Amino acid sequence: MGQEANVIERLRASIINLDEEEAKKATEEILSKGIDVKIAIEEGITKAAKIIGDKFERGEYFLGELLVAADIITENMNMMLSALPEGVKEKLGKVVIATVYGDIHDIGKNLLAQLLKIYGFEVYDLGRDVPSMKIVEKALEVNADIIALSSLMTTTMPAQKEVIDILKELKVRDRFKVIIGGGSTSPEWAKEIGADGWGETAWDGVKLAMKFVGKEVE
Ligand code: B12
Repeated sequence: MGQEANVIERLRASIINLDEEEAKKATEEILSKGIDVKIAIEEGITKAAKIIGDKFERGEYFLGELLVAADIITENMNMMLSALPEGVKEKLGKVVIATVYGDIHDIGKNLLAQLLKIYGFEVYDLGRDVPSMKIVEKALEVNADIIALSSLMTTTMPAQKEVIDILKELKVRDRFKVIIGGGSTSPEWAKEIGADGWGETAWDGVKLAMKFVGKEVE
């Protein structure tokens, strides 16, 4: 366990220091040792991303550093994702997923989309910066069970509410379960806007989705 924590810490530190080579080496080691990918992503990558965001906020990092970090985060996330098992054949339900309008952060959303596929959901990934109406239209078109909305900025959280408001206006709110997440959101926000669930991590998102189609996951 000590060794595992060590290499995950190395991954986290190298991402924070924008050391692409070292990060890649740490991820390779994590994968070759068969360390739990979920723990590696949350403790290594997501935590590093938060610290980088804090540095940006404090003026220690600028947009250039944020862009380099995004590349390193994406590369290592993709390496981790390729180590996860293939999607199962059973189709549990349909999920329309998007990063909301005005927001281009899509790394967490991509992670959730990938995990949902692995767990057997049919996933319609609309991408990032997606207008609320487009999300609703797609959900209606494919008769989705779940709508999953990601927002990483305080300025784009209202777009999550907008999607729910449109569903209400069209009198189709109860046809879908709406789950929300992303750095700027909280359980209180989910309650306030009338979402059906909030998840801190992408794995929480999968748990919620499974629950809504009547399956439990450990
Ligand atoms: C990388 C990054 C970028 C990259 C994004 C690249 C990309 N393709 O996504 C780039 C450089 C492009 C970028 C741009 C900007 N960024 Co930026 N960025 C980040 C950073 C450092 C990391 C985000 C990340 O990828 N994390 C890793 C992933 C895995 O984590 P995650 O997305 O949070 O997802 C996890 C959970 O939230 C959850 N989750 C996510 N979505 C969902 C959805 C559901 C349904 C569920 C259940 C769960 C869930 O699952 C994941 C964990 O398992 C954050 C810092 C932070 N604290 O988040 C700032 C941050 C989000 N950015 C910020 C800002 C200000 C910007 C810019 C405005 C900067 C600028 N001046 O231009 C622009 C925004 C442009 C726009 N219109 O969107 C601020 C937002 C501040 C605020 N209060 O809203 C942050 C918080 C940094 C900061 N502290 O100041 N950014």
